[in-house]
Amino acid sequence: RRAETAILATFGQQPVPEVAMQISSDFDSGNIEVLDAGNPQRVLLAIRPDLNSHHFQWFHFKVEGLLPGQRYGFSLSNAGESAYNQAWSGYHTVASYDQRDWFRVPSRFEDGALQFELEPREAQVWFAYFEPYSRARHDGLIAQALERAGAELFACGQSVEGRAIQLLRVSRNQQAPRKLWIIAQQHPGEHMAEWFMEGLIERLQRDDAELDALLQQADLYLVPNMNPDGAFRGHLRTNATGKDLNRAWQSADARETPEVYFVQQQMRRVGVDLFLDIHGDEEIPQVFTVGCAGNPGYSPRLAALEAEFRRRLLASGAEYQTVRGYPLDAPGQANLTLACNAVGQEFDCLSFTLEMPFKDHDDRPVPQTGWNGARSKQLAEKVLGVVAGMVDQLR
Ligand code: GEM
Ligand code: ZN
Repeated sequence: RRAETAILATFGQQPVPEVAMQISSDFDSGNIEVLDAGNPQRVLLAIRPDLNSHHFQWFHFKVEGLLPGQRYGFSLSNAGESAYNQAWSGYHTVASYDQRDWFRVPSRFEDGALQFELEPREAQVWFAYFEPYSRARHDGLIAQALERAGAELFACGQSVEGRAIQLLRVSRNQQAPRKLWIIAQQHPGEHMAEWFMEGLIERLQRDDAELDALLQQADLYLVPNMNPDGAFRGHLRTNATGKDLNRAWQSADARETPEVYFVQQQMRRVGVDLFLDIHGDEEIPQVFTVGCAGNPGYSPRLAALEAEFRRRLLASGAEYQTVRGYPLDAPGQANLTLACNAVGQEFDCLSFTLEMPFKDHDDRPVPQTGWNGARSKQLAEKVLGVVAGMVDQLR
């Protein structure tokens, strides 16, 4: 080994590290394949596709045995073939030494690969597509909601692989006329969605007049994680049968998409007066909402409610904007397999998909972290305030 180091040094290359570098992804939401780790300056990796599907973009792995101060390079060699391969430009990888404090590592999309370098401060580091929301944290969030936010476990569904899908209810007035539904992380790689739910639940713990008024008028129905199998498996977009849950709202069945089937049944039992479906968008570096303009049942009433929600969220000072987003569906042309459209149509209610960025919110960039868990949580607080202000207009 020493001789080898000396020879490499002669040729002007970096010495071979004495400690072997190890890369692992065999843990909750882990996803990476090691193609060639022979050159620590350029470790060749690949993202694994979702099970029973071709989608991929989410990655999450741990690197151990690093020499602090030495320069390491990583190349996600199949990034160019990922589901949203246009999304890598302007994207920077998320990293952490302790799985608590996550920061961005300058990255570039070159030769079809996502490439980044790091001189680590510690011997181990985690890299991910976005600040991960772990299943352990999910379990803690459910406990916190039950013990401190006045929530109850209203019903519990099961994923394809038997993981719990908790439906929480917050109800302080048995006569509350409105039923408000917020669901998150149908797309398992969109971890910002459950960070958003954590923000909502923490806001519910801090009692105040605004919240009290809301809960006199409405019960909240919350699903913090719609797709626990996909999240655990490190998927981008699908459940364990390879189905995109946000394309299953016209065809949900107990075998292939039990996650959607469960929530739809509960919605039909309870009713829905407002629906928010929380997501992340790979490409657009902004927070935005997508309404139901293309639904056959879209009406002036719903258009006015959408406009009012957007106006209030803008005025709240939230990190949010209405300039960039998806193009509007033509009248009557909505894709009713999406949750937002399906629920808005069936229940004739205000219904939005809320999208947060994987990159940054470019109206107020924070290069050190990009968009992250904390910003997702702050957004949720503002959204809850907007909902409180509109609750008596919903019907
Ligand atoms: C979107 S679709 C994904 C859009 N991403 C890019 N980069 N165009 C989502 O996943 O949140 C909503 C949907 O399901 O249609
Ligand atoms: Zn999504």
